[in-house]
Amino acid sequence: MTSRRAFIAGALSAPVLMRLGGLAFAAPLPRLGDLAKQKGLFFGAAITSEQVTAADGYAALLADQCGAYVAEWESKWGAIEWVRGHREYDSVDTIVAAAKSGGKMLRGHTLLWHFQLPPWADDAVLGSSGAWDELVAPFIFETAKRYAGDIAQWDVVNEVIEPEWQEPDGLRVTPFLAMRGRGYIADAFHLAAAAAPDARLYINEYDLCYAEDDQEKRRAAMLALLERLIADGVPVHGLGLQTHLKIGRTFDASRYRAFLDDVAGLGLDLAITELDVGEGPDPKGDTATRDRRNADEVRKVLEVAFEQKRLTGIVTWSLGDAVSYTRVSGESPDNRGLPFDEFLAPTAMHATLADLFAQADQRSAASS
Ligand code: 9MR
Repeated sequence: MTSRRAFIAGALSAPVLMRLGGLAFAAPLPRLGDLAKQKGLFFGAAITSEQVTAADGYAALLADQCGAYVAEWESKWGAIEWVRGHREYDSVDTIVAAAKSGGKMLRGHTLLWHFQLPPWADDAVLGSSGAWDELVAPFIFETAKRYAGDIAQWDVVNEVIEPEWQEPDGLRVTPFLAMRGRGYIADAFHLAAAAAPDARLYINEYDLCYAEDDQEKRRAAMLALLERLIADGVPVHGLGLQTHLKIGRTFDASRYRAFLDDVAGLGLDLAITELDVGEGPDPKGDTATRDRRNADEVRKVLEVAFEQKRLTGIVTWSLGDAVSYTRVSGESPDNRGLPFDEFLAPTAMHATLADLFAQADQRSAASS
């Protein structure tokens, strides 16, 4: 039995410069991937093929800190089938090769999403009869099959709930719903299961953790959908909780806990799949204050998720702020919301995640 101290020491790596009382000294930075793995969990980040193959500090940090990779956009339909009928897998192959040579687990994201569609997949094409069988199903099947045995968890469908559409079951109105009816989600899972029988198949969704009414509706619709799929014998194995946290929202631990209990009670696994913190357009306070606030937000929400025995792991949406979607999209151009800042220095969130993993109960890891 390893002591906690010895175990943390075993997970220490890249020296970083720390300051104490004016003295600078090198102290090793815990590797989040190793800390997670010790508990039967995974920690990783969304990456691109360029990021993992570059000869730079960010690539080294990814290799050092992550035990898992997920392609941020290169395995989406629009990236792979830019030209109709010609599926191009080179950049995903690069990511898979980098993960394998680095001993990293892979999440796949995503086989079916209403966004980042191929440029030729306009309303007329997607609305044509036969679109599912001729266009959508082959993409799902071929992609899942190509990486069978390599990709451990697939986000089979992404963001299929949207209560704002006012559908009685809360499903988002998408071209897939129009072309196939309400069975399209089940069909996507059956295709993925046939193509990659060993992969753990997930539904991935955002806005499931805060107390606000829209998120309560989303939780209710998601739970009902999962219940229906399971009752129908659909091979769904887990729920991906995107967890794009936002400063200033209301969190109610007991409501979130009840939701996760309900999902796990259906026999499903859980993963935190896209963790980051959005500070909003005008974050208050100095850097240390902002980092503390962001880390506290992460702790507050993740402490509840870590209570779940079915939690399999955590992925942050990028590892460092310089390339974060929150910045790149312009939502919050100097956002600090990840374990590393734009200079690759660890933030308070890094220490919080390290602590959460160190305190976590041991998982069997069998289901991840
Ligand atoms: O971060 C991703 C960005 O690079 C892509 O251009 C975009 C469209 O494919 O998708 C972003 O990732 C999204 C993810 O796939 C689903 N959840 C929301 C993410 C954006 O925050």
